[in-house]
Amino acid sequence: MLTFYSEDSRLRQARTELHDGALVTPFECPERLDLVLKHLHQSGLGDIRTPSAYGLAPVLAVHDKEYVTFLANCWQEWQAAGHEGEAIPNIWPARTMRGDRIPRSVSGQLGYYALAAETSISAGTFEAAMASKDVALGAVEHTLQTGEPSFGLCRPPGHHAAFDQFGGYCFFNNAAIAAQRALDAGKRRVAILDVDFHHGNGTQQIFYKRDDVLFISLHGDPEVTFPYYLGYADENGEGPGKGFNVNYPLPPGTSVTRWMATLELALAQIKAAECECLIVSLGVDIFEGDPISAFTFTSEDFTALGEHLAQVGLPSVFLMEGGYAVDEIGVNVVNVLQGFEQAL
Ligand code: OKP
Ligand code: ZN
Repeated sequence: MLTFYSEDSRLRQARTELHDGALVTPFECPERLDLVLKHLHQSGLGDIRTPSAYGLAPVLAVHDKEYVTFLANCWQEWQAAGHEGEAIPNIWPARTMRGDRIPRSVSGQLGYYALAAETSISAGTFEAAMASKDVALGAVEHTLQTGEPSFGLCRPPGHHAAFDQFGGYCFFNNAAIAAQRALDAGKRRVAILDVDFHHGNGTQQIFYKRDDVLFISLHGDPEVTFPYYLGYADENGEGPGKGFNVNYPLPPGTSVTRWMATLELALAQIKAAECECLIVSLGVDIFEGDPISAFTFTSEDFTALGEHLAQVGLPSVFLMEGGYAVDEIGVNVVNVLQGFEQAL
């Protein structure tokens, strides 16, 4: 299986994440790439390629133009305003205020375009986000052209990024961009299966009213887990999209047995929906040792996950989402991909 990866993903080197009231070194750090690359090299899985630059058109196919312009200019405007730290929102158009104004000040725009406060913007953030979506596009193009599976080692991740909002370490929704590309290349329906510990609120929102993308997510129950305000079981899609959004919220500590039984339901739904391509939002933060998550996967369980995904029998693209800096993230990613390949 080919991997797509870009050195430019390292350009995001944020220093601060607002975590439990403290500014800490971000969990979503460039070292994550090294941990995965090390195991990819050792695994003999296949070559690692640098993707082409696909420009902004595929981004604008799923994101708001003004939002993209905001991301492109935010750091420069923040610096021009003379601020000391990284760009972090601290005011929102909350429920009791107006949501129809986009203020001129970068501080006001930050709140408008952010859905959470943990994710700072700093030098290289936009460039790394561009590289990350190129990684996703390189992977999906390869799979579209050959039918072979591919892995996009995306960084930053994407599944929390909505039509015009960033947060949860995400800026561009890599999975949505790849899915839209597959549709534009002629696939009639694409499944996005999100196995990251956190609900893929951005992916859900982008495709919520559409029937050409089936979005299914298994995740920590938003009653007690980030992103809290989306990801409940009663969110099934709207209008033509009714039935094409499926959420499986699961309690913290959920056993792998229960998780896998839930996966079987999801895979049956993907098969029944006549999807022509599968995109896996591959968060390996379901690992028992993940520092910010609460599921219980062992490294061996990731092999079984890959094997199950192969049963679907679709051209498949794996895109990296979460999974934080513990040594095992490399082996966990490789186990999914090898489990998948060996079961084909
Ligand atoms: C991004 B991805 C935990 C707070 C969570 C943000 C998590 C973003 C996860 N105490 N903060 O889905 O892995
Ligand atoms: Zn996650």
